[in-house]
Amino acid sequence: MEQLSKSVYTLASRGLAASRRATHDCVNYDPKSFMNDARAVLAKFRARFDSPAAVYRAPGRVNLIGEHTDYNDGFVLPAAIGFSCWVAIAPREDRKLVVYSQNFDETREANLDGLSPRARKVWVDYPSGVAWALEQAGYRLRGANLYIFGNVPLGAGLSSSAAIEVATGYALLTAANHPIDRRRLALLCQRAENEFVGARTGIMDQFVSCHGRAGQALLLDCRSLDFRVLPLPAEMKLVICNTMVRHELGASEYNTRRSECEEAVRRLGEILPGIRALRDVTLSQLQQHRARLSDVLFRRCRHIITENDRVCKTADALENGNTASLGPLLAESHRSLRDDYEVSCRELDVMVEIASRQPGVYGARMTGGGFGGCTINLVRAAEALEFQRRVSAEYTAATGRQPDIYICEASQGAEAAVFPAEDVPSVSI
Ligand code: GAF
Repeated sequence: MEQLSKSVYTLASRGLAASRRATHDCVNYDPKSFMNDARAVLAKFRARFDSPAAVYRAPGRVNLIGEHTDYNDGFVLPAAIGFSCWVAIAPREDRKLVVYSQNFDETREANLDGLSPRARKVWVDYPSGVAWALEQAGYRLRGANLYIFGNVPLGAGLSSSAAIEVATGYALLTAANHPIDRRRLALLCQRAENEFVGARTGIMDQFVSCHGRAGQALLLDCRSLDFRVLPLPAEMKLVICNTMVRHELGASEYNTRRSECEEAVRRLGEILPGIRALRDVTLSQLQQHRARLSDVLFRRCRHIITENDRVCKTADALENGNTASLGPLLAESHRSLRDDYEVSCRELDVMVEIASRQPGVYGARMTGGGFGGCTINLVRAAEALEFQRRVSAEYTAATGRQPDIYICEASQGAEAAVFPAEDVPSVSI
């Protein structure tokens, strides 16, 4: 969840546009091009801070299905994507963090001894929040110079925030010689977002940014944090359509949805004392105790309960190669998010409607928190370029907006850039 101000967002978007024209790019997991990006970030770090550095990368994500279920202890099915955040880091002798963002062309400083969970609504809340959460958890960090660059589109529901959090956390931990425990890192990045930035998000984004696998999606149980990797069919592309609508209401409405779910659990818990989250309620229990809930709360619960079921069915379909059932499952998910959870918007609905009738589409739905942002489209590889062309033209005709459409594959999660010794001889920290 980004809570950055509009002017800040515009500035960052300009950085992105200059660095990568996104509309017709394929953003795949390509270790070679990632190394080129890592080298570029390293060179810029050296030009700015005049010292060697180590470089880390963490990806954004797209969610195939399982929306708003993570903070209800439910199931999600996301994949990491090629859009990523890079952090170059070199330790300092003091306890200062000196952080330069290429996207915002700005340097901010923070003191590791003076961090307090008070969001300033600026980009540096993310790295500062992660440093704060790590220190709170007992990881003693070192002061450091950091150079940050991200190409995850901001405000598009592709988790640029998790990418910057995880990349920074990975970099700070390694610079202070702490081993990486990915599960713990994900949880602490979530804590940074919840308590420092102030967005009450679930665990999905940080978890998949840490654990993503190239060519695979993750079926994650958000209660136990057990997960299973699901190979995606080689002939299927993840095509992400950006409506280019950024709803400023997103962050506060997100927190409202979460409170509504908590209120429903409180009310249902009076008659179903064993429940801890909506994950524990069945559809027949919900229907039986409908009178305890307002119409709005009933519909919120119905979305969560039916969405959990759809996630499991989608995972089964992928595992059994049953691609024919993906379309109805994704369509039902979108309908439920639009009508019951009320987190869609006109442009998302238009985008899904246009996409669903294109040749080669297995399924289409909104993805991420909603109120704007992107749709996820599972598209046969051979038809992906034609899909991109047609959807772009039809969406522009229907809305007057020019969408960005990214043809993606599932990517690897957070990683260190390992430079061959002969390649960058003096790089070490
Ligand atoms: C945002 C949140 F960060 C996630 O935790 C998740 O709730 C998602 O919205 C909706 O599924 O990305």
